[in-house]
Amino acid sequence: MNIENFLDSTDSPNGYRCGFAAIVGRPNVGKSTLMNHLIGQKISITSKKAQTTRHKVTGIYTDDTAQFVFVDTPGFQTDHRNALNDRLNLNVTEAMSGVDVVIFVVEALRFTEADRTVMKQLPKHIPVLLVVNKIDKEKAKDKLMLSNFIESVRSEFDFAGEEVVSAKHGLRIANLLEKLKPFLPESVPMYPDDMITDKSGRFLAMEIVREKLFRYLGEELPYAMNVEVEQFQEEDGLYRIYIAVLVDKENQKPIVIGKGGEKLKKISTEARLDMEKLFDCKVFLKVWVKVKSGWADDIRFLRELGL
Ligand SMILES: Nc1nc2c(ncn2[C@@H]2O[C@H](COP(=O)(O)OP(=O)(O)OP(=O)(O)O)[C@@H](O)[C@H]2O)c(=O)[nH]1
Ligand SMILES: [Mg+2]
Repeated sequence: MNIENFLDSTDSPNGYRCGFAAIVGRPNVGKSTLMNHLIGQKISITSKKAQTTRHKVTGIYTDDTAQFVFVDTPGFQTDHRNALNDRLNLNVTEAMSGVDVVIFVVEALRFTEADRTVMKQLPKHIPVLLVVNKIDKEKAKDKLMLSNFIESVRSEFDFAGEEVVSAKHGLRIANLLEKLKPFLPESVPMYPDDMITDKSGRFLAMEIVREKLFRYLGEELPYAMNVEVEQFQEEDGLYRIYIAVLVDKENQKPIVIGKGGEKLKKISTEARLDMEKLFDCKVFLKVWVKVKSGWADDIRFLRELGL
């Protein structure tokens, strides 16, 4: 193919758009919930606890006019420093550098110093859209208060636009997609139209188990753990998945397993059901607990985990 033909073939037919949008913000503002609703499938894990997302997760939404490639990022860490937090923050700043538009998520009527710290990291040369999430909350129903809140956030940064949404209830998600579209360059789609993520089944399975740990264990414990996929096999329409939960200390093991193994059973049953929904396939899942101390401060080990 000569170069002219090649250039012609990459021209976007009828103004089709395709590009990248990074979703950033402090922990717990609802970034992952928002991405799941933007693409219409649950691929990024969510929880009431901050610092749920540890990896960048790409979610793809394709319609007749555009393909949006969203990058969900870990909540930007402003508290204590350790190897894990430094790496998470590096992932966020990296994710912002190569995209067409940045979505800065804040919680309605709640702008904290942690939000301000993330705001200071926002790029100046890439358009940033302010997205005010959780407008379903009772106090956010006061229109005047909400618009005053938006004004005050806007006064601190030169945003390219704004939208209010409730990610959890799927409110104004279509409006947000429309607002984002003009920021995507004209281009043919980069991914097949039925692809919703670039993450592997292994990764998604691991994340689902991590979500259940966040959901069913106490406040501190999930942070002191990680999850490793030991086996992931597809055979005759069945996924056979073996997953190890890594805890820091021997005495954390019984907390995960629970009395008579009940807690671990609940975690693995719920994880299996989510996997079956996502993979649209029967799943055999085995989850067990292993001790591996100090992993959150071990840079080499974090690399092995792909963090
Ligand atoms: N009321 C309300 N709650 C929401 C909304 N969106 C998200 N949440 C809740 O906020 C909590 C955090 O949601 P996540 O999506 O995990 O937040 P995140 O920003 O990805 O958090 P990290 O990954 O830890 O940075 C969960 O309990 C969600 O159910 C919303 O629109 N309204
Ligand atoms: Mg998240």
